[in-house]
Amino acid sequence: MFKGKVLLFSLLLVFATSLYAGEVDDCLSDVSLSCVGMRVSICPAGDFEFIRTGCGGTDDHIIVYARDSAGNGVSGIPRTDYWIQACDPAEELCLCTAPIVADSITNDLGRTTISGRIAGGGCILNGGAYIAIQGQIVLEEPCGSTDWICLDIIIVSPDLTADCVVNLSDLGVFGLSYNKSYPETGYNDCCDYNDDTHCNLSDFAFMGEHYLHECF
Ligand SMILES: [Ca+2]
Ligand SMILES: [Ca+2]
Repeated sequence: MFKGKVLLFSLLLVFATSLYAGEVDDCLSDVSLSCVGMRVSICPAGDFEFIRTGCGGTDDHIIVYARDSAGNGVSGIPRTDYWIQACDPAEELCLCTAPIVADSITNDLGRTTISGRIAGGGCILNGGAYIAIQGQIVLEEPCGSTDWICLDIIIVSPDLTADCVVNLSDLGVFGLSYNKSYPETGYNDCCDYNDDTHCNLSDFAFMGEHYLHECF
């Protein structure tokens, strides 16, 4: 009798672990932004703008809730188990290894924030960005939907060609937009690194600061 109960309990445990196993559910998990109007300048060397100043504040961030298929928080997810990428393939970023790092491991609610820098290049102006947790791209509700949650975030980089290095090819692209302002013909919003809708000497200074930077 006692043995039978132990066996049943073990079976239940195996069942429960195989069902949940702390595995991230793409739909019940959630990602959002702490603020509106986020615009972040990034460099393959991971040494450009912090997400925490992305909306003009000092504590702006991406909020992550990692949940399993039962809706419980998945705790202890390592800080490097995240990925960010453009929702629109035409705006695909070039990303280094561990391009975003969470501020902490997830807590008991599966919650963490991301407020650091992004290591990569490219430009997202219109389509927004998705977040993946342990390889699972977080989806819109209701479950069964295959739509990614696309965070309303603009990403720009001196790596304009999105090949993870800032070099002469990028200067070539930058030159086409130089001394132009929104909404002038030829103005490229991807070349504006200080968020003033002008592509001028201030932005060129950033090109210089990050010249020849690449992924570590
Ligand atoms: Ca480049
Ligand atoms: Ca500018």
